[in-house]
Amino acid sequence: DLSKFPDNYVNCYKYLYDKLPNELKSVKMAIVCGSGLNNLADKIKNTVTFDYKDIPGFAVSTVAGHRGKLVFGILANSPVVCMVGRFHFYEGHSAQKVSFPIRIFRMFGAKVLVLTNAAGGLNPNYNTGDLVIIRDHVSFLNFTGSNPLIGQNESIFGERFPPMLNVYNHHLRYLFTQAAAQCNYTNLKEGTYICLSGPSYETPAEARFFSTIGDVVGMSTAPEATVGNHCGMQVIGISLVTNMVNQKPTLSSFKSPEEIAAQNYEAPTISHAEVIEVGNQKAKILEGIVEKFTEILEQN
Ligand code: CYT
Repeated sequence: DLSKFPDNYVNCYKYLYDKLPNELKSVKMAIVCGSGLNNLADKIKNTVTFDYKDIPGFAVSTVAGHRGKLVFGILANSPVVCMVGRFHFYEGHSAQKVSFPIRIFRMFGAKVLVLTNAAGGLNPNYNTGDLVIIRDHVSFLNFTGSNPLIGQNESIFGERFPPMLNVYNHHLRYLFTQAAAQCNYTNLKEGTYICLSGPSYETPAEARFFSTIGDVVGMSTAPEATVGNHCGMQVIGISLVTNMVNQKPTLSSFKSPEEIAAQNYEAPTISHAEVIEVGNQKAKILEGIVEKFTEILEQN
């Protein structure tokens, strides 16, 4: 009964619903593609595609490496919806705006939410290119006044004070490990995701702090996971480690340029181009595992 939903959600839902063929008017799963991981959408068949700029209530994603398209279609015999390009808090969108699409996907019937992202590795056992199943998160957005659920509670979606004890569904994580094994992927890790607002990357001191509370760090995913959990979705999050985060202390003032030069000190760098590059290289693997995961889910 659409009359129970707030107008902005109804407008968006109807806009999409009216343009979809019957077999896509309800979906099983929603997928969000992270930086450099847009090719995930390429395995989807019989697609109907919308530009974000045309969808009522959607923001427009502005980051290089994030196309702005919503793709409905069939993946491994399942009707799915996929965000090719997501919204980030650092673009200036509120946490509510960033996670708006998640509730739309729930209205379309999606029970499973697959969130992917490009993240920095903190855990010394990780390597660039590893896939990490998110077991839990620490969201700096959620405890600095940018929890996406702040504001009047929309009780049609969920309760005022939602528990966050099982955000990243254990059974889905288990099925994902099976999917990865069937794809012969052997570098699968599991860890805690630290969410920052960005857009600046971490300082070394921040990175050392984060490494005491988590395994990967990034600028997304937690808002969508929070909202997905609130409206009763089963969430799975996967990070692709695009770079290992520098945790070495910053140079001391007590050393002269000559002493520094004698150490062969090389200033660490990180670039968005590097993040996208690794994403593009590894997208194929993640693509295959997500497709296999969808197939396994269908049988379970
Ligand atoms: N890398 C990344 N921090 C990083 O170092 N992809 C996100 C955040």
